[in-house]
Amino acid sequence: MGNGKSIDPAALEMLEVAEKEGISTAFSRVDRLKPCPIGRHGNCCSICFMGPCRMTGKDPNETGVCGATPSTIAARNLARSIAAGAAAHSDHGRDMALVLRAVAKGEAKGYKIKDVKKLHAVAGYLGIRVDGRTKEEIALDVAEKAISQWGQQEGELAYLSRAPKKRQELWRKLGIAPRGIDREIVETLHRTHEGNDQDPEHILTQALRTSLTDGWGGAMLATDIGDIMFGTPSPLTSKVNLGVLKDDEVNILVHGHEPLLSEMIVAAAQDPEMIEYAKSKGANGINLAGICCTANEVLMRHGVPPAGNFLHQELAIITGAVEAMVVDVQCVMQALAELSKKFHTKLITTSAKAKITGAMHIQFNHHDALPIAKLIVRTAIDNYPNRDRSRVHIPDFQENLVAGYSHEYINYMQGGAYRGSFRPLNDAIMQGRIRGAAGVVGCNNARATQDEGITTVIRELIKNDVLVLVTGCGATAAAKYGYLAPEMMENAGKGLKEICEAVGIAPVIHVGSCVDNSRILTIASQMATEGGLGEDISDLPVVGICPEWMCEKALAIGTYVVASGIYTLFGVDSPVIGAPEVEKLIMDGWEAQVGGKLEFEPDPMKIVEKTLAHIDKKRAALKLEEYDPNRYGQSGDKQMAGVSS
Ligand code: SF4
Ligand code: MSK
Repeated sequence: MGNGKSIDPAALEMLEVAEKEGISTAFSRVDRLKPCPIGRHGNCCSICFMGPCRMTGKDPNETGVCGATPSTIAARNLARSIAAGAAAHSDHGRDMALVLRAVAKGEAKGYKIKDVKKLHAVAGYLGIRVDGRTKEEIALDVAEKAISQWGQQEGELAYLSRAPKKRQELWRKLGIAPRGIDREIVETLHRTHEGNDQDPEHILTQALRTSLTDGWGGAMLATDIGDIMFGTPSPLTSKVNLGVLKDDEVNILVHGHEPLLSEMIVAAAQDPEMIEYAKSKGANGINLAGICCTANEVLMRHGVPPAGNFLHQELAIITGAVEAMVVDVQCVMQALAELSKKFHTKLITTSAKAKITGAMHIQFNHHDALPIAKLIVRTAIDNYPNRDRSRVHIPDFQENLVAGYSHEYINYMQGGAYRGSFRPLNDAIMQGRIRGAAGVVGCNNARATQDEGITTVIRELIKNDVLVLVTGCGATAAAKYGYLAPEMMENAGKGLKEICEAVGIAPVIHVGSCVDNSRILTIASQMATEGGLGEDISDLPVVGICPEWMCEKALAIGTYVVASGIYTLFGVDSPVIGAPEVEKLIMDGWEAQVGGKLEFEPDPMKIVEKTLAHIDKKRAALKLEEYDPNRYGQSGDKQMAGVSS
């Protein structure tokens, strides 16, 4: 299937259009740019200006000018990537916390505290009193405490207490319980500066600690504060892929990561005055859709359809039907600026942290969020008459999906408000109806066939009774091929299908954006503390998988999943393959320390094999019944249908 570029028919159709029009995309540029194998494999050090020092592997005793060994160089490079990824997610979380504080003080018009139940739950995690206090008073304390997590110098992050007791103790024993978010990230940059920490294992242990500032720090706070301000997601239906663009409406795409502006754009686009304005320009309405994780944020809470994942961002503009692409931070290709000039699309940057030469900049600030959102929507509407109808090409591909599974909802769906818990899920795993669970997350990578790795892994895992949780661009990939539709239960193994029928879910569950991988940590923690599956996350028959990883954030996520005790497999290629000692340290070394390991495996089918073998190994260690694919499947709707016929 596909041409090696993508398995998505919508992408293939748009790539033909691009080729006909002589337009370059990441799909074509990747062929022109052969990566430097030395840098790609972790063997290039450019930390000081005596280098860059390139380790070629030709001399077993080779070092950099300063004497740094290939292992030290690769460990430093990996640690720096993890720090950058943790910084990106955590800075996102910081902005959310600052806005929550402004909301509590009445200084952020247009925002509100939407989910008081979640506010109380978060206050509980942070040790903040709720009785007899207004939601604003509680929110102010929650925001202040959250903000303190970045600047804290000593002690440990408050959210570590949400992990199983055993895990917390292990982190303390190993000295990797993070003291403060900024502190660990800065310290990793310091330690990896020229002439500093030069023991690979020691560098990598700090990398574990740094990654935890993301998963159990900035990202988890970003998720929670998003839920407090915009609502905790619950299941909803929507559509996905480029076919969601409309040829008779003003198409606005939100792209990037933070929900702060996109939430306001959702409100502005629904404003009757704006819709009337769009009609005055000849459009039938305003159609909002998303790309990357901003898409996931507004999908999870409003059902706004994702137009695609990371590698769809350029293809969306090439449809010629996008009036404005509104971007904030992360995963936004610089190429969009030049590309948008070839069409009528306005590329609008909005973050004070991210400008792109050639783009229009309308700076967002939370004090005037709604008026700014309206200005952006109005700018898109004004651009509608400039659409060149002869160049509009919207591929006719879209799929149905169900999204919106917060961990709160997953708890609720297993027993309702009266007795919701993780007991049914744990029981199903213990009985072997569900063999285990996997998080399949992360990006697209132009050096891998778009969506092929993600969908291969998902297809094979559900067939083998593994429940799959998805986030980020992996979730969008899953959705594009129907994996998030309940009908997909037909392709699940018999035991998993029974559970899907009983609970009314698809075998693949969309839990949100990249920062919402923190929801997966919470789920894993709840499973470990529910009983029957050990006492720590590392006891669970679960695996983390990122088949098409691309950016530093993915490495940070993978590492905090490992530090939480989970075996984690990444596809594409290894960024440290040129340093066998480092590869061993992040596999065997980390497994001995934290019970999880990070492995790079380019072949998706081998990822599946390794996942199933690991799940079975964990099941055996827990002394659970051996998994038998044919034990179940006699109950459920099918049997009932048989009774009534
Ligand atoms: Fe070369 Fe050492 Fe400088 Fe790195 S720190 S560039 S290995 S001299
Ligand atoms: S957007 S980080 S390409 S998942 Fe979160 Fe997608 Fe990866 Fe960006």
